[in-house]
Amino acid sequence: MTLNLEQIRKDFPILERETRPGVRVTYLDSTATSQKPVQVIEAMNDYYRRSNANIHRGVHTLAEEATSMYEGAREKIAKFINASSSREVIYTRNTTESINLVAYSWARANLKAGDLVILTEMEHHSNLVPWHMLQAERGIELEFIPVTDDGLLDLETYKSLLSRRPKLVSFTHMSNVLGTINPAAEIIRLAHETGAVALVDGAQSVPHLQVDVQALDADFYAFSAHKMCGPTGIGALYGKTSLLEAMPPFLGGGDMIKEVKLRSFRANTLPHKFEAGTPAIAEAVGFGAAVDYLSAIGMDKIAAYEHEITEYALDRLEEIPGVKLFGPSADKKGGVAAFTLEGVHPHDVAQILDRDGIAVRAGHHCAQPLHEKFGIQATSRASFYLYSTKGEVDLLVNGIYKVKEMFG
Ligand code: 7TS
Repeated sequence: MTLNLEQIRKDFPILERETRPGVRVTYLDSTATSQKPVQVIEAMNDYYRRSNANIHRGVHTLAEEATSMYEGAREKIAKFINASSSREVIYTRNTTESINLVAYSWARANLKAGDLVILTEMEHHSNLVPWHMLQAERGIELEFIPVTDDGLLDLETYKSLLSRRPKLVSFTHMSNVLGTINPAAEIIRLAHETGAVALVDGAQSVPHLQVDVQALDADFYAFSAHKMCGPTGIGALYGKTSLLEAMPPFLGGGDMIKEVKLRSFRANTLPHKFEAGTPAIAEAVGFGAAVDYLSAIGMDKIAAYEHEITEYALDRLEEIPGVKLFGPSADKKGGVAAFTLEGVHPHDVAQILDRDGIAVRAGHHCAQPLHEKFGIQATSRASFYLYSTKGEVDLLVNGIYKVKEMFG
């Protein structure tokens, strides 16, 4: 079940990069964005060199080729998450836009003042702010599933909140700070029992776990290509056909219409109804190549390897006096290790590690309310992906000891 790490690392040219002479990068920031394998870089390069044209508009060879590459990638993505049809996969710019699409289209058509939306305390800002905005505009109500001290969702409180008959439950499948993998199927099942729609923020889960939207019975599922070996600038929203069919368009313009008159329009069919204007075509091709790359390795193998390296990293980090880790034990989380180091600001930790080429992130990681919950402003965060090695974890640990020495 282990990965061929030597081969995998060769696929990612950036891992050879020296950030200063003689200092090779140790990239431990894949939660923010993953690195890209040559297979993805070359697919996009080939597209621009051989096939570039606008899609859905031409009968000429290049236009047909570009259209079939763009739609072919959609098929691959649909299969990757086990959607029942590629019509249920809408291209967006990223997870943030996918969630906003639901907030603008579905929610504005279906929610009125007083309607309850349940979120959680561990959400990324992109699954908080769209709902704050709707609250200000519509007077919807927001409630939050609390996070326990060990970084899990308090499902008992969730169950009691459900008695208030929410219209929507929207939650992250995996936390980008705590790494917690939430019991998505159960959360969705309980939401459905009260008649609520369930939206899942899959920004961190689709890259790292085998996600099956039908098995989960998710109504909407949002994710970004750039966190799963694909390019920036493209993401996806999965939605059940019945919901998407009933929703009004999001942005208006070319491609999303069937017919336009001076004073009216008729919207296109799915999935084009939600894709106004010339889309990110090369990026879609890269997205498809990323899905091919991950599938060829196997998501089960990737998840198993990440579990192994996370367990190792948490064990090693825990040994360091003054390090405090956030989130649950390795068996309940993905490859994220957020920590504080006593007496040193997280930004200083990250800055000193960077001198040795070690890339970790410091800050609130767009989860300010979660940090507030734990009574802190910021954490340092190391995160792992299929190309990360135990040797890199050792470099991180040595680096933290060095920081400790510098700060006495
Ligand atoms: N949801 C979660 C759980 C995330 O981790 C992120 C990005 C997003 C949504 C937004 O994704 P985007 O592609 O639309 O930006 N998380 C991070 C992070 O942890 N550090 O930088 C970005």
